[in-house]
Amino acid sequence: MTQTAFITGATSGIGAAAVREFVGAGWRVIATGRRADRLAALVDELGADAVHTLAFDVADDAAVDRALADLPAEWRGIDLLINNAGLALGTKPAQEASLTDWRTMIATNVTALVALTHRLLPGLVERKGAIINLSSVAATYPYTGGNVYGGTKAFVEQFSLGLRSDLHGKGVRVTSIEPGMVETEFTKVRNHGDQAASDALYKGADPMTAEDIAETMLWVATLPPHLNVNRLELMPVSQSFAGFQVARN
Ligand code: NDP
Ligand code: 8X3
Repeated sequence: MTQTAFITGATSGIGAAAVREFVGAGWRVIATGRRADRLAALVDELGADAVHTLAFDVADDAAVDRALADLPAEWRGIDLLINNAGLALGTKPAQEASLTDWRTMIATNVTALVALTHRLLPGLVERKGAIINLSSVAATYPYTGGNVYGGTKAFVEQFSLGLRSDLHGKGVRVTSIEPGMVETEFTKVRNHGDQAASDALYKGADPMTAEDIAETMLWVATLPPHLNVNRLELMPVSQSFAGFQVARN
């Protein structure tokens, strides 16, 4: 039977690539994001039988409720939730960072992810479905300027593991995917629309692509039902770890 995935953050980057990947593999996808024009373009590209779109701000509780209430009956059986919508804002150290940016990251990456998961969990349990959450290497490895972004992604990782515990015996799979550098709109958004800053970060770095992560998600989602990938960390070969820093007198 055709499986249905609910993918947040489908208007760009990893989410948009995931929509194409899952539809290409025969899934139906509910694609969501704020930019309705980009969602409409996905329907034009992939067809209304394969893609149903819901335009909402994931951090707006009332908008999420309205969108879910509007789901046609034939799209209500959700087998896979991909909590991908998210963002980093700012690269400054904590003592210089914007509190507004911090609040937006927490509202989007943590509060909204938790709320959507809470809404869809009963159906996922009923269908023995699956959840894939987009964490990050920033969850595990601190770096300067990563402060609240890294904190939100550490939450996503630990929440995913906690869900695994709570869903014990229910047949629901949960995976935290933790990528390093992927070239998307992520860095442009992080730098408040500065395309040059984004280009400079990725230049010559041979970063991962959104398609790399989408293929990984499809692999995770189509493993035999007795297998669960708990956490999966990926980096481009060009990225690795730096050591501790020491301030000297
Ligand atoms: P993009 O900026 O390309 O895509 C982000 C997506 O999130 C967009 O579709 C955007 O849609 C959506 N989004 C952001 N805020 C909201 C909101 N308030 N309501 C609804 N949708 C929202 O970045 P990526 O594809 O790279 O990011 C996807 C996920 O992957 C994020 O969670 C990110 O933290 C994570 N990640 C990214 C890495 C990278 O290096 N790129 C590495 C590790 C993790 P719209 O603006 O239309 O609402
Ligand atoms: C995005 C990866 O290294 O920019 O989550 O934090 S990184």
